[in-house]
This record gives sequence, C-alpha cells and structure tokens, in this order.
Amino acid sequence: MPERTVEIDIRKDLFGANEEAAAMNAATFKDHGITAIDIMGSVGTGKTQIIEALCDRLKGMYRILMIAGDLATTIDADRVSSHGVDTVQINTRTACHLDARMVRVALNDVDLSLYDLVFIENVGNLICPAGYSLGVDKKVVVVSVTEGPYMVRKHPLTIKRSDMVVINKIDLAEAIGVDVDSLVNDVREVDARIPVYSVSAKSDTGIDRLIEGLGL
Ligand SMILES: Nc1nc2c(ncn2[C@@H]2O[C@H](COP(=O)(O)OP(=O)(O)OP(=O)(O)O)[C@@H](O)[C@H]2O)c(=O)[nH]1
Ligand SMILES: [Mg+2]
Repeated sequence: MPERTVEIDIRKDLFGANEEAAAMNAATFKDHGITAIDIMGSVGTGKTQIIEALCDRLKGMYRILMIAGDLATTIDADRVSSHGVDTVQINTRTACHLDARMVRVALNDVDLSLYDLVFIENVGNLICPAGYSLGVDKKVVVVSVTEGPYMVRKHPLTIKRSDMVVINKIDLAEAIGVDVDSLVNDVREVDARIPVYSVSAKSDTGIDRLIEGLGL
C-alpha cells in the first residue's frame, strides 16, 4: 500500500493553470490600454473574412494587431497582413484551440505599446476554444448559415460561453435554405442576454453594426 495517494484532477489542474495565464494576459492588455477580442467558430465560418472587414474599417482609428491561431499555416495571418495590419502566428500543431499560455508566449516578443486593439483568431473549432479563457475583453463566436439550421441549438455551451454571436454569410441564406431569424431566435433561447449580429463579411453587410456592438 502506498503511504500516500495523491489524486490529480487533470481538468482542474489544466483549467486552473489556464485561468492564471489568462488573468496575466488580461492584466497585460489592461496595462497597455488594449482591447482584445477572441474570434471563435468552426472551420470556414468566416472568422478571417470578418477580421479583414473589421480591419479595413478600423485600421485608421486603432493600431491593430492580429494573432492568428492555426494548426499549421500562416494563410490567415498573411491575408490579414495584406490589409496593412501587423500579425503574429501561433501554430498549435496538434491542439484544437488556443490557450492563454500560447497567447502569452506569442506576446513575449511583441511591443504592446504599439497597439490598442488585438484580434485573436482562434483555431477553427466550435467546441474546444470556448472552454479556454485567453484574457480577452470579449469572446465572439461566428456561426455561418452554411453550417445549416441546427448549429446554435446543438452547441449551447459554446454560445453560453461567448459574449457575442455573429451569424455570417447571410448572403447565402436563401440559397442554403436557412432562416437567419430562426438562428437568431435559437441564440435568444440559449441566453437572451447574448447580443447577436447578422452579417455578410464578404459583401460587407452588417459590419458597421457589428463594430458598434463590439463597442469599437
Ligand atoms: N458568400 C460568403 N462567403 C464568405 C463570407 N465570409 C467568408 N466567406 C468565404 O468562406 C470561406 C472561408 O472563410 P474564412 O474567412 O477563411 O473562414 P475561417 O473561419 O477563417 O476559416 P478557418 O480559419 O479555416 O477556420 C472563404 O472562401 C471566404 O471567402 C460571407 O459572408 N459570404
Ligand atoms: Mg481563418
């Protein structure tokens, strides 16, 4: 018999450490007067396209840094930097989400006095990123009409853990046969306090209202 048995709650350990790193990130952002926004959502919902649209509108008003979370490539960072915005790449290799420590490491080499707005594009995934605080001001989840009519109802936890829902690709709603108002109602059913914005990032529809909603 062992003298002593130590029970390790891996989830508690993992999430506790993440919360600590997230609190440090939040303090760092605050010290530099930076607003930080985490953009989450499944693969291909339009996270990068939305960041590009936001950057086009906001780059004259804010000094923007984009942190791109991606398993293997710099494609999204390259897209955003073509808009004249500075970018930092995090390649997670095997991880299906960003965590606060990864963001902390990425910020190590950045002179944060050069920025006042940080967009973090999370790894394309509707489930895992919502479980990890990054120390941001807002967690935004992007749902696309192309994911079909049930995506909000099927992912209530992700919706609940978000500060805002953006329904993207509304230009395709009719062709896909998805009712945008139903998706909005589904969000209200999950949590009526969460603001919802319907946009088409590609055709630049609804972006001004989204910017207002983000308080930018
Ligand atoms: N029709 C239409 N297409 C869009 C819209 N937003 C994005 N797209 C297209 O959808 C595809 C995926 O968009 P991305 O911005 O790369 O999506 P993402 O969520 O960043 O994808 P990952 O980073 O790979 O997870 C691209 O071909 C975009 O041009 C939109 O509002 N309407
Ligand atoms: Mg992307």
